[in-house]
Amino acid sequence: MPMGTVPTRILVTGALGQIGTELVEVLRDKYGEKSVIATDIREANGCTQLDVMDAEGIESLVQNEEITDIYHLAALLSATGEKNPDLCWSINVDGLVNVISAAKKYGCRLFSPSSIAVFGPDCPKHAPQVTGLNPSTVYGKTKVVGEHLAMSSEIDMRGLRYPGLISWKAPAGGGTTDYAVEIFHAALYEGHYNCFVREDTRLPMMYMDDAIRATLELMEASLDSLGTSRGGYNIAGCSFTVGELVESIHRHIPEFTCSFIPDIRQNYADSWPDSIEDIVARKEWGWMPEFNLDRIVDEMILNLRNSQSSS
Ligand code: NAD
Ligand code: AKB
Repeated sequence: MPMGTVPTRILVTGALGQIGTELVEVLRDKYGEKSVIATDIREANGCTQLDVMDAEGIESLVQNEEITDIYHLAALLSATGEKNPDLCWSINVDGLVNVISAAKKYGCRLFSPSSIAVFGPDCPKHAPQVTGLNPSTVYGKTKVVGEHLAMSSEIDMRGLRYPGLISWKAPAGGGTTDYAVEIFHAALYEGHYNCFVREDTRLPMMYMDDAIRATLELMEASLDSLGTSRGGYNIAGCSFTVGELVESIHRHIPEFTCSFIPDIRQNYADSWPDSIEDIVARKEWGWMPEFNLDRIVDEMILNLRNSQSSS
């Protein structure tokens, strides 16, 4: 490390969730085990208990651990959030305000994810970076507020509009796009899946490896290269219907069957775009996805099979 450089010390909130489980591993590989303080409201080994509603608790942890960078992942996702809209607002907005306040006081950089849920039914089906943000879900509204705070809070705060994320190390955490994770477990262990959205539902999706890489690349970019989309860059992975996902799974498990029994989550899915236009992220910090649908399916099935046979 060059003389005079402050060592990177990282705080991760919501670290036990779908993204945190993988991001903490990668950050610890990069910056060292002891430089990454994983926290969550839930208890687990290797994780400090921290509720993001506890403003004083956040501040003292940031101060005592000499934190330089915060990855703020604690939130309620769309399906859980729409069932508890007041709680969703408190955790996603008030919790974020608490984290921003600590970041401002101690000069930390902050990563706080946005979502494709910022878009509403009036958005073009191929969502541009800049368009009206009129989400119909409370969850989406909290993400729009988060993007505004990123640009108005006078700290180095950055965000990505993650698509639905597909991964195998931790379960999906109560979102609308959870079907694209659950379907793999059902295909491998039950042979059948009752899908809660229609077969023709098309949404933007991304493999977790791409999402983690995007997060690190955005945080490594120089602040000068980032423009007015800094609070929530569109990033595209791939886009497919559930029918196309089932077809791709059939390449590995031909006997797998899927039924379609739409519930309220269909409404949230229908209010979101089909695909994402990510030219600004490509231009400003070099974003490029690597995983298409078939590659995601190959990796998910291989990794889930391997993890089951080694357990
Ligand atoms: P998740 O639900 O899997 O994990 C969230 C974690 O936050 C959980 O471990 C939970 O225990 C914790 N948490 C909840 N309330 C808390 C509180 N009050 N204090 C501290 N911790 C608390 O979510 P995720 O998928 O890992 O998502 C992380 C972030 O990324 C969220 O902001 C989410 O909106 C965003 N995002 C995720 C996706 C996706 O598909 N996973 C897509 C778009 C955006
Ligand atoms: C959800 O479905 O709520 C999340 C998201 C797209 O923000 N996966």
